[in-house]
Amino acid sequence: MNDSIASKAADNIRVLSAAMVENAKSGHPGGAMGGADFINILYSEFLHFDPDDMAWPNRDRFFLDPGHMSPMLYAILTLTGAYSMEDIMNFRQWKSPTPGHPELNVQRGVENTSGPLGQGHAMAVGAAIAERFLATRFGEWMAHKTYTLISDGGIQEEISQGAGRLAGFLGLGNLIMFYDSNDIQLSTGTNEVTCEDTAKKYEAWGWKVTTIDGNNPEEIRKALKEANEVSGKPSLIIGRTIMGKGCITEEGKPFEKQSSTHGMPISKAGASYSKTIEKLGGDPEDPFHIFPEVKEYFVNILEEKRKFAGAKKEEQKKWESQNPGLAKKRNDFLAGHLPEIDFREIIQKENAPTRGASGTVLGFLAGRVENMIVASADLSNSDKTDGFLAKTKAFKRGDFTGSFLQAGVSELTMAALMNGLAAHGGIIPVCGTFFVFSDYMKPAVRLAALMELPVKYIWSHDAFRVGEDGPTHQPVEQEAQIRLLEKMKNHSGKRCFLALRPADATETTIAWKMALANKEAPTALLLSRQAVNDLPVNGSSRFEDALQAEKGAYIVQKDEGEPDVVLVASGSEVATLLYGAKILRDKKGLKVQIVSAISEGLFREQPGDYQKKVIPEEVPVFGLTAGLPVTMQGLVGPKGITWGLESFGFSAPYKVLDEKLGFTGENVYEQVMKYLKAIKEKP
Ligand SMILES: Cc1ncc(C[n+]2csc(CCOP(=O)(O)OP(=O)(O)O)c2C)c(N)n1
Ligand SMILES: [Mg+2]
Repeated sequence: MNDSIASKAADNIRVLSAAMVENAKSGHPGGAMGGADFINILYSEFLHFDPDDMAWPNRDRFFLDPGHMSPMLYAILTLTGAYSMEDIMNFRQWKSPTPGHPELNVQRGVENTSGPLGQGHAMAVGAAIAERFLATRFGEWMAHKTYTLISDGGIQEEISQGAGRLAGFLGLGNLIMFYDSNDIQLSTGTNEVTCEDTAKKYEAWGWKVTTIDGNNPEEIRKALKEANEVSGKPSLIIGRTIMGKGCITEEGKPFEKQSSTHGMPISKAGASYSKTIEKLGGDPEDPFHIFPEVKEYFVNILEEKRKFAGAKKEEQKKWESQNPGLAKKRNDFLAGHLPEIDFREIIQKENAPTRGASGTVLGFLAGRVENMIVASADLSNSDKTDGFLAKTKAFKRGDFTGSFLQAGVSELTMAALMNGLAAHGGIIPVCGTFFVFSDYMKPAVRLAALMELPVKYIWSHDAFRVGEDGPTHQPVEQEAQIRLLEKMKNHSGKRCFLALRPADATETTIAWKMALANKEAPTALLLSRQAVNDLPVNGSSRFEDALQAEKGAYIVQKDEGEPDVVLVASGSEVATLLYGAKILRDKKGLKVQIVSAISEGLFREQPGDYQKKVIPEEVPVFGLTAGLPVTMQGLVGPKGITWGLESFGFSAPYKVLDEKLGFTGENVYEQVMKYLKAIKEKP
């Protein structure tokens, strides 16, 4: 192999990276210039993809962890033709395809949104699991590798503990990680914050580790070749790289290994931009070019990629003709098609906790929705994902015949893995834990919403009615936090999140129907620990009534004529409102309308007429929520009032807490009477 051309291509990447940042007057050149040699060898000699069909499902994946190294990614993707010079000249500009940190865009070769350090490589672990899951079902002909690049920041992030542990535990031989180890991070040298032996750490987790000169093409090639031959273990290549490789000063002295090149144009950092570009073989006046010999080199490389992909596609055709049933199933998985599911067939136990009802649905879906992978962060018997587990088995080292991931106690890792499963394609990822620990998952939930990935979260133990476990385990502000995402739009202009808090077992069935139908955004199910009474039947069946939850909110019970008061809640508080309404009727003869609002975000998208019918503007509205009152404020409106919880919870049996905190029918009665009286007395 001619390494002068490999080094030339890497220099070209360095020139383009430095120029992109210089041109944008902002960005991160140093890391990109150091990682250029690896990314060039990876893309030119190892990564299988089809330049004419970037979304080819059997392509190798590359997940970038340090999104700030985006210039490196955009530069290599320019050499491979996915970006034009104009694209990279618009680096970091309004609506350009080259945002500061990469944003998921498979057609352009960007497999993941990155920037929050640590999440990118955890997504790669998810993608590697997805690949094993699919290859187990459809055959090794569709096997591919998942590569990822991590930097000092990602190695230090806590999530790397979970990702490293699980990849090692599961023996993901299809996963190859390059660690761009340049001894420098944003504010300091790495030696000012860590003395760990990273190689030993990963070895202890069951990885195969090699340490190389990360700027030496031959060593990179050899390490990648060996990693490709490893089976049963993920590989870590620790590449000792040089931050800002190639940078020189006005006087021509080396200006490498400088943390100042981490996050500003090299000219600002202390290097000479023009001297550096010149030395690297570029034209400082006109740097946005592919060197002629590099262009030629990549013409051949891309031809090879096309040939490889073409041969693989032929193999696929043969397999498809020999296995038409499996081929259809595989296509359905990849297209996100769901099988026909009649949710009416699901028999719920009477007055079940909604987490239990969710477990029943999961048991029904297991074996029917064959590409669902369900995970739990060591709470499967509490969050009731065990309803699914009972019908399948957990992944083990080298055995992906089951559909369940025991993630261990690592909520953020689990959530990021789910993003990787979804980003890979072909999988419906679902994961569960206690709602209070959604706080640990939030960074990955946010990225799922940004990337428009249809991950499903099962968050049980949704309120203070967790009881004796006390305030550490009782979510209060979590619903308000998560519903904030319901108010936000993604870049497709749609609501970026769906949060569903079903009021009884049948509504939980409908919530699952909605979650599966929501293919363009993540969905959360907020589920009760305690039993909740089934809501009354108004129409032909509770199922038919509960279907109205698909509008976000609906009338559960309504007295004849104009209501005196409308009562609104979600989840288990709806049943409490029913008690309160009975007292209001019995004692005062009031006409009451009770509304179950499973999702405010969805409700606000309904036609105005419908919204006004469910929550009329001129009628007093009383809201009840076990969360912060703000959760209900949008629904009850400016004139309405809400009874919520304005403090942390307390350790006590939940029925005692209901009494003490005012979540009883009696207190609903009292608060509503007080409210109506205050309205009447208003001048
Ligand atoms: C979760 C998270 N925390 C903090 C940051 C801000 N940040 C960006 S890069 C970086 C550290 C950079 O060090 P390294 O990963 O070694 O990259 P290099 O400087 O070598 O390019 C930090 C703290 C971030 N992007 N994500
Ligand atoms: Mg670094």
